[in-house]
Parts: sequence; structure tokens; C-alpha cells
Amino acid sequence: MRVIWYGTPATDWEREALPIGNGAMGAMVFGGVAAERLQFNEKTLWTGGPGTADYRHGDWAAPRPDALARARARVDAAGRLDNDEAVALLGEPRRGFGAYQNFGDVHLAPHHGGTATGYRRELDLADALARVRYEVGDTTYTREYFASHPAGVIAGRLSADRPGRVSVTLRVAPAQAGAAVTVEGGRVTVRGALSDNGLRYEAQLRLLADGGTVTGDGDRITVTGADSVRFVLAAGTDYADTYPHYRGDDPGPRVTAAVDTAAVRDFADLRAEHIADHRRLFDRCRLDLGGVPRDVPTDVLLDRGGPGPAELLFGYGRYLLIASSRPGSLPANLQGVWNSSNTPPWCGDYHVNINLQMNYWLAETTNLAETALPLFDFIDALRPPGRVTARTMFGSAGWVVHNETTPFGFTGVHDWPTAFWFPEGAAWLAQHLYEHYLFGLDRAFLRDRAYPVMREAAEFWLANLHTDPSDGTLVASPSFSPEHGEHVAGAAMSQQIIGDLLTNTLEAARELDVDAQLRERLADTLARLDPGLRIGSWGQLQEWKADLDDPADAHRHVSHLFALHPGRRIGRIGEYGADVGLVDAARVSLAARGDGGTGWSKAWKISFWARLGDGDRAHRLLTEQLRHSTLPNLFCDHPPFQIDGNFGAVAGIAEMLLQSHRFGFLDVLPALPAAWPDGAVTGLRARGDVLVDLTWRDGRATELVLTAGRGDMITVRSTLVQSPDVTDLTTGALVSGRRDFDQVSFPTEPGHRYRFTADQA
Ligand code: FUC
Repeated sequence: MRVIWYGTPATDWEREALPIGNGAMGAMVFGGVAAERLQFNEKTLWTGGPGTADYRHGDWAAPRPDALARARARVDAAGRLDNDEAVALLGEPRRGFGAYQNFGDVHLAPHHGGTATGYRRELDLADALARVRYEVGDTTYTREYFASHPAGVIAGRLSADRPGRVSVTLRVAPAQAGAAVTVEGGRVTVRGALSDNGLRYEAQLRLLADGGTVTGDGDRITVTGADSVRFVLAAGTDYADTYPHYRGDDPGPRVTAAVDTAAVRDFADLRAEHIADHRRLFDRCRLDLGGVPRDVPTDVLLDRGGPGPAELLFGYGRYLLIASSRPGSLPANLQGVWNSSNTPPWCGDYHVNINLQMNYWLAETTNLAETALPLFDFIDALRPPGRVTARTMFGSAGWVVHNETTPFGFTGVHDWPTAFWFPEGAAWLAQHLYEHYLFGLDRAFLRDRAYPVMREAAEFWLANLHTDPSDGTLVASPSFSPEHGEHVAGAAMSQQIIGDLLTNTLEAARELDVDAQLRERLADTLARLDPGLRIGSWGQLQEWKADLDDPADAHRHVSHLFALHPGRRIGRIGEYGADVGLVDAARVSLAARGDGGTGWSKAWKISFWARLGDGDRAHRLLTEQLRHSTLPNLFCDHPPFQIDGNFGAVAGIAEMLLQSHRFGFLDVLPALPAAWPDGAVTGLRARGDVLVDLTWRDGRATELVLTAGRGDMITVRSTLVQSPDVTDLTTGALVSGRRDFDQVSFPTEPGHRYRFTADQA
């Protein structure tokens, strides 16, 4: 079952309305009987950046080489820098940062009198359709909405099962002051420029009725006695992701072309094209825990618990990523694409000290690699301003981005003591490009897109690592464990992220056989780098170089476990090279942090426990998230609504079912909880371009089918491994492998499918 549904209309945007989106645009559907509302967004509608009164280009990166040298000297001498002092030395008042904006609302007032019965409001995750259905007297009314990526529009249709029964008044209410609304011949146009930065925007809606009469009056259109009514809506701005001006063409012609092309098409065609486009991505991966009864509304099911809500959350998270991250627009922000406020929490921005990264953790593992392309475009666009910041703030090569950023290339700092200093942002983002390569093995991508980004981020750190006078290791200084503690040298997360970047860059350079000199420098630097992996007095993995960790500390960021997830330095027990001492220390630290936290924090802990092989504890965190950090519409509640937790939970579930952190090594059901004794998953993706379909009964795998994209050696660890022989389904032949306890290694042929079954022995 991949439908979420409710027996009443939504009244609350955050808790109840249902999201649709095509990557660039999003809408929240309320489904009111007498007053329908679709709040809508377009992802580039942002204040801030060039054109903002208090913004001066490059201001965030005022040259202060002295400040950095002084901060480092203070840390060297005293071991720490108080957060307010750090801000006084290194901070800048944030100017022209801006915020993600609301575009407006489409209001529909159906005129049918009478009382509605049999009401149902649903979101079909597989077809990406929002539906509303109810009866008034002898007539059944149906509404259907979708956001088409190929057509670039949001489309809706209101119909009845009896002719001439659809009468409705429609108007579009812009959310921006000064917007001009015009209505002409079934077309509503909203046009304006943001007063903050002059960004031009335009939305157009075209309404068409089958039968009946259509009249325009002031700012509204009224349809009377139609068989059905349909509309298409497009929106855009003159934003472009190009430094330093960030402006492109007037959106008017694009928006006109999108609505005019879509309006003349057969609605059924438009809908079929949309469904096919969505299903091409959505259907690739599917989790079945057998727990979603058809007749229980989603809000009731959420209260009941059991495997059903987890199964829905998995499908919903993948649905949300497809709806909020398609090529051609910005990546998913803190709220994906959905935002009803002009002053959203944290500006609805791109936090790169965990949140933006978490948004994409599921992209590769749940077989939605294309949805990561907007992230890669965004990273590319950050490099030119990031270079300016590296040069002016650090006097160095490379590119850098700090704690949070915007579509206008904000790569500097601000002056909030607990969240301003995080020059590791670029290094962490670069990990996503390398992972995209490890999953898909597209060498051209590695050479042309991933490696240049990685190398330039590595150059920044090669220029900025500092020799710690206390032990001669190379450290980041000052360094700040996200939103926790003081400014020190070599906080664990800084060191682990830098280690990850330098290791990946070295691997990539070797793979591409380029940059021999740089490879030497990387290897030398790695040998001297403090790895940020220390075991402290109570057996914990230390968050800082000094043993400062408090066992009673339940801070939501678990930054020092980066090396466990999403890093791979601390392997799972059984993975080649895993250090048992570090694994145990990670477990001690994680247990001490507890099962609480914000939505995204719980989601991260699902992946951590899965990496530690503790399926029941991972499941406990998932249950905590579903019970206490999930709203009735399944949006993750930080609080408030923040989408990273939705995406992080899906990634965590995938991590419970399959791990492949060591290239070529597949760990099957590494963290299956007792609460999911039976289930099946198809289309999970492993590094090395392998697809995995899996069935389990009574907590044990019963069938495993692998599709090898490339021919290579694969090692599989599973309780299913009983003999060294694997069936090649493509040829029907038995392939002889090498068996080692519960692992078997065997050669694969490109495109072939291989099966393991319980009775294969
Ligand atoms: C980080 C987190 C907060 C919030 C914000 C958007 O700063 O510490 O909890 O998620 O990002």
C-alpha cells in the first residue's frame, strides 16, 4: 500500500496538508469541501543576495588574515577559544542572507451546497497524485492534483459523476507585497519583483472548463454548470545560479510557454506522462513490511504503530525527494520545496553542518541517484564564491563554505556563537560526489564533475591544516564541533571529515591516474593528520581532542561519530579493517546521547545503530521518530517541520537492510529488528553498481537476487550463504565462488542477475 489518506480536510498547513512537487515547484493541498486551498512555491523565490539594500558583494568575506592567525595562536596557547571571543575575532554580522519565500495560494470555492459525506483525502505516493473525493446529495465530486516534472506545471481537475455539476470560483492570492494580479480569458497572471532584492517573479494559471460558462470578474474566475474544470499553474523567477549576479532571463516567456503548452494538451495525457515520469523513479525501490491495512487512515495508523508507519515513511521519503529535487532547479532545502512563510525557520536555507547532506543520504541507496544532480549543480555554483571566501578569509587556494548557505552563494560566516564556524562544509559536500561515483561507477562523472570539486576542497585543507604544537599532528584550527562546545583545535568531526576528503581525493586521483605530485602530498598529509579518533576516560569516542565529554550530555548533534556514518572510517564489525575498539567506543558515545533529539537527530541515530549492527536499537529510534517527531501528514517535526528527518529516516531504514561501505562487500540484513520478522525489499542499491532484491522470513533472509551493473568480484555476507555456488539467473549456470564462513566472493558479469536462496545449500 503506497497511499496515505485521511477522513477529513486539512486545516493546518504543517500538520495536515499534503505535498505535491515537481522539483522546482511545490504545493500543499488542503482539500477543504467548500474552500479548497493550494499553497504553492517555486524554489528560487528567495530574498537576499545581490540587489538587497544591506548586501555588498564579498562583504561576508572581508579580508582578515590577522584574525585567523590570532585565533589560531590563542587556541595554540590556551587550548580553546571562548565562543563569544571566536565571534569577536572571526564573525561578521550577516547581511543580505535572505530567506526562502512563499509564492501564494490558489483558492477554489466550489458551489454545490448541501453537506458532504463519504469524504476522503489522499496522496498516492506511487502515482504522485493528490485526490479529494466526497458526495453531496446524489453527486460524487472528485479533485485530482499533480505536479508534473516533464510539463513543468502543477495541474488540477475538479469533476463530478453527473454532467453540469461543477461550479467553482477560483482566485490566486500572491504572498508577496506589491504583486500585480490580472485575470484575462481564463488566465490569471501574478507578476512582481521582490522589494528586498528586485528578483522578478511570475506565475500564471490557466483554467479551462468542459461545458458550462466561464466569467472573469476582477481578480477571480467563476465557472458555472461545467462537467469538469481543469487548470495548470506555472511559476518562475529571473534567478540564475551564476556568481556574482545571480540573474537570468525574465520568467514571463518561460511561464507563458509552460502553461500554454500544458493547457492545450489532453488532461489524461498530461496525467499519464506525469505518472510514468514519477514511477520511473519511485517504482525502482520498494519496501514491504506487510503492515499497511487499506482501511485505516494514516493518522490512525501512525498512532497504532507497528511496521505500517515505517513502511509508509520509507515510501513517503522517497516520494518527497522525487517531488523536491529534480534536475534543473535548486536542491531540496530545509523544507524540501514546501514553505508557507516569508520568514521560515532558519530562513528555509541550506545548512551544511548536517541538514543538506542528510537530505541526500537516501538518494544513492534507494536508487534515486538522479535526484542528487541538483545538489551537484548547487555545489558547482558554490565554488566561485567559495574561492573568494577561501582567498579573502584564509588567504588560501581552494573553496570553502561554512555552516549554512543560500542560492546566492553565501560562503562566509555570521556572528552566532554556536553556529558560525564550520569551514568543513565543502569537504563534507564533496563526499556526495564521490559516493555518487562509488555507487554508479561512472568514470566520466568522476573525472569531469566529482574529482575537480574534491581536489579543490582538498587544496583548501592542504593549505589550512595547522601543526598542533602539543603533538605535531595536523589539525583544523580553530575547529568547532557543530553547535556544541568551544572553539578548539582538531575537534573529532573536523578531523574525520578532512580525513574522509583527503582519502577519497587520493583514491580518485589514483583511479583516474592523475596528479602524481598531489597524490604524494595527500598521502604525506594523511600520515600526519590527526584522525579525530580517540577513546576517552569512560570508553567513549571523544568529541574533542581533550577528554571533555560528559556522559550525561544528550546534545542532538552526534558529530564525532561522522566516521561511523556517513563516513566509513569506523567500519562495522566483520568489515575488513574494522577497528573493534573504535566500534565499541562509538557505541558507548551513542548510547550516552540517548534516544531523544530533534527529528533529524533521531534519523541520524537510526543509521548509526544500523552501522553498529543493532537492529532493535535502530528500530527503537525509528519508533521514537514516528511517535514523537512525525506529524499526521508524515512530515518530520524538528519541531517545526524540517524535511531532513524524513530523508534521514529512509536512509536509516536502507542502512538496516543493506550496507556496502567497503567497496565490493555487501552486508545483507545487517541490522534487521525483531519487530520486522517478515518482509521484502526490491531495488536497494549497493556501491559498485549492484541492485539488491531481498526477501526474509522469521528474521532470516530467504532469497537474495543481485543485479551486477559491472563485472567485478562481489563479496556477500548473509545468513543465506551456505555454499560457494551462486546461480547466474541470466545464463542459468552455477557460478563457483569462494566461501569464508558467512561470506561468499564470486565474479560477476555485467548486467547478469545472481540468486541465493535458503534451499540452495
Ligand atoms: C542545525 C541544527 C538545528 C536545525 C538547523 C536547521 O543548526 O542544529 O537543530 O536543524 O540546523
